[in-house]
Amino acid sequence: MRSELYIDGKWKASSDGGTFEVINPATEAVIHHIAAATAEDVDAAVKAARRAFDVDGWPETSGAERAKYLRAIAAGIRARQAEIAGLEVIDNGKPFPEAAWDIADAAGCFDFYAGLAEQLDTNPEEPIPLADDRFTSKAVREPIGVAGAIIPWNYPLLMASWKVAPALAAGCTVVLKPAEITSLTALELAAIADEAGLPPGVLNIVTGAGSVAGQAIIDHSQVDKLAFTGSGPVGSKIMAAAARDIKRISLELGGKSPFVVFDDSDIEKAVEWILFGIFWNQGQVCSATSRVLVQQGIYERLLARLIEETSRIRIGSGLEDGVLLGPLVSKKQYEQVVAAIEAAKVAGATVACGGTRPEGFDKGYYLRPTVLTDVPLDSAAWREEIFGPVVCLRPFTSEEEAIALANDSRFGLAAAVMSADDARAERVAKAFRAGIVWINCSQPTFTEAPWGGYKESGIGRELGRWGLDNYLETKQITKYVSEEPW
Ligand code: TXE
Repeated sequence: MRSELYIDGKWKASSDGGTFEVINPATEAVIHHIAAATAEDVDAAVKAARRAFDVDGWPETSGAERAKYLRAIAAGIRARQAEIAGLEVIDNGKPFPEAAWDIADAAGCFDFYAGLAEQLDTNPEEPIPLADDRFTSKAVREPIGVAGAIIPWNYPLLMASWKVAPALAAGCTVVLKPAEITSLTALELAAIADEAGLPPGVLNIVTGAGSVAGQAIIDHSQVDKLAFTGSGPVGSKIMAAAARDIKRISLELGGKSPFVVFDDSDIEKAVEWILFGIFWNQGQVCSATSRVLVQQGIYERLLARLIEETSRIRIGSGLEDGVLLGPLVSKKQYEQVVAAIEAAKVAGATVACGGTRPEGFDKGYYLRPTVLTDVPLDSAAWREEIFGPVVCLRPFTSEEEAIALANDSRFGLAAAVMSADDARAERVAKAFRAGIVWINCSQPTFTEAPWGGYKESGIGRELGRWGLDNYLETKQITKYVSEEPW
């Protein structure tokens, strides 16, 4: 396990020698210590990224050259998939097969953006037809500059990849800060990039507290672009900091996503997707479908099956075979989720199953998967992100009512609908005010498709070609070609 900052191609202790603890959420044991970057360290990382961009020529490399590095990073991740997945499990708590899936996806993300980097070479400029034929004009895409990327703890390596891969593909240089509670795999990414021969300064990884290292990145005048995934309040801080010198921003801030199940749906399939939509990754998923709206005709039967299946979910350490639900990521997150369940009860909700610590677990941030019913529409449990294995279920009668309930939220990240009637499903999908909509499923995520939210769920889109656009400027070049005097 690595413990130092990766700045300008070198491993360094923090400038004041400070470190923070790494805690295994399954055992609560301190398993490691990692350097806590100071503002001075962040400044060194930004200056290295600046030099790599302004002087060393990273933006002038061809897309094909950058693609070689990205593919080498993908191969490096794949070669160590099991080992890195193991680190993710002891750092984040998720079951090993989920971690292995994340690591494969992270490698896939680097490969995907390698392909888009190459495409930048084949379409370097777009001619712009002008009504005035005394001029010709074209649009060219150029990298924004130094990108500051700040990521959360729910998908540590994958979130790093969603930001680093498109940024490097575009020709930007990067300063990445992982979440302080899950930094292990980001440091492995630095090691892999280093082995791939990525030039010094192109990728810098600073571990440390949000209030210190994160704040220093967002306040730094030489950072051109901020890319963030995390909580709404920190998203607001980032937007405010970016306003000072008009930094480009992309924000992904989570949500309270609805899943509308019509009564012509197959109940077994619906239950399967509801479980996947809320209990995967212990419910610590920004797009988790945490508000499930079920049409009256099948509500009772579906609820009964959901309770049965939820109660069967095997809980345990992510390293144990067959475990489907690991511990929550941290004591803070565990306490926050328990408090949300208690507040829901006070507000009048019924705990249909779960809601407590599982028996036989003395240590670890374990919580039984929880189904809440009778959740008042004005309660925090219905309106605010819980970010844990807690789903709220509610009946509805008409399509109009379902759409109104689904859209009655300040968030708009994702939404799902299930129905045997395809026309109805398409209609509802269109009516959802959300950036990601699933029909007859919940959560499948593809590197090729745009990812991001409406309303308070964020600004901008990651993944796909939209993800690359996040790191590119558009320049107009117009030429006077007429022999006539102006
Ligand atoms: O998030 P933070 P937390 C939601 C979820 C969760 C809640 C709190 O509801 O319960 O947020 O989680 C860095 N300047 N999501 O407290 O603080 C921080 O170090 C710059 C949804 O962990 O937003 C970390 O790297 N950076 C979400 C990152 O921000 C700062 C995923 C995210 O941490 C900073 C995670 C500052 N002043 C939580 N303060 C999603 N959208 O998926 C903190 N950070």
